[in-house]
Amino acid sequence: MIKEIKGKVMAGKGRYAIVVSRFNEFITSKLFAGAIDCLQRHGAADEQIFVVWVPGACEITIAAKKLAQSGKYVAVLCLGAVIRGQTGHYDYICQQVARGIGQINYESGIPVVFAVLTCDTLEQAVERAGTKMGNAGAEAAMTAMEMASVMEQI
Ligand code: INI
Repeated sequence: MIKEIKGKVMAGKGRYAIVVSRFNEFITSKLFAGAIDCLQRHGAADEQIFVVWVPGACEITIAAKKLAQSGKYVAVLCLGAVIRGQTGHYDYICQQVARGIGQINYESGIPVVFAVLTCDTLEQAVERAGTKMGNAGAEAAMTAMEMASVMEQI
C-alpha cells in the first residue's frame, strides 16, 4: 500500500509567527488582516498567533530567522510589499528578500512562507491584497497551516 501524506488546512495546536513590514503599510496591513482572518477561521486562538512588525521588506529575514530558530512556532509567515515604481533598487530588494526567506525556509526545519508582494505598480499590489487576485496574506496562512501539518506527519 502506498503511504501518502496530505496536509490538513487547520490551525491545530501549534503557534504561528507573522513578520510584517510597515513599508507600503496600506498594502501590508491588508495582507496582515487576510492572514489573521484566515488563521482564526481555521481554528487559531489569539494565543497561537505572534506578530512582529519590521520597518521594510529588507528587515523581514532577520526577524523571521530568529523566530524560525526559536523552536516556538510551527510556521513563520513573511508579509511585505515591494513596489517598483517607488524605488530604483527594486531588483536588489526583491532578490535579497526572496533569497533570504528561501534560505531560512530550507535551513530552519519549519515552513517559512514567502508572501512578499513584488509588483511593478501599486495597482498590481492592490489586486493581490484583497481585491481581484485574492489576498496573498490569506494564501500564506493556508500554506503555513498545510505545511505545518505536512511537516508534523513526515
Ligand atoms: N521596503 C519595502 O518593504 N518595500 C519597498 O517598496 C521599498 N522601497 O521601495 O524602497 C522598501 N524599502 C525599504 C527597505 O526594505 C529597508 O527597510 C530600508 O532599506 C532600510 O534597511
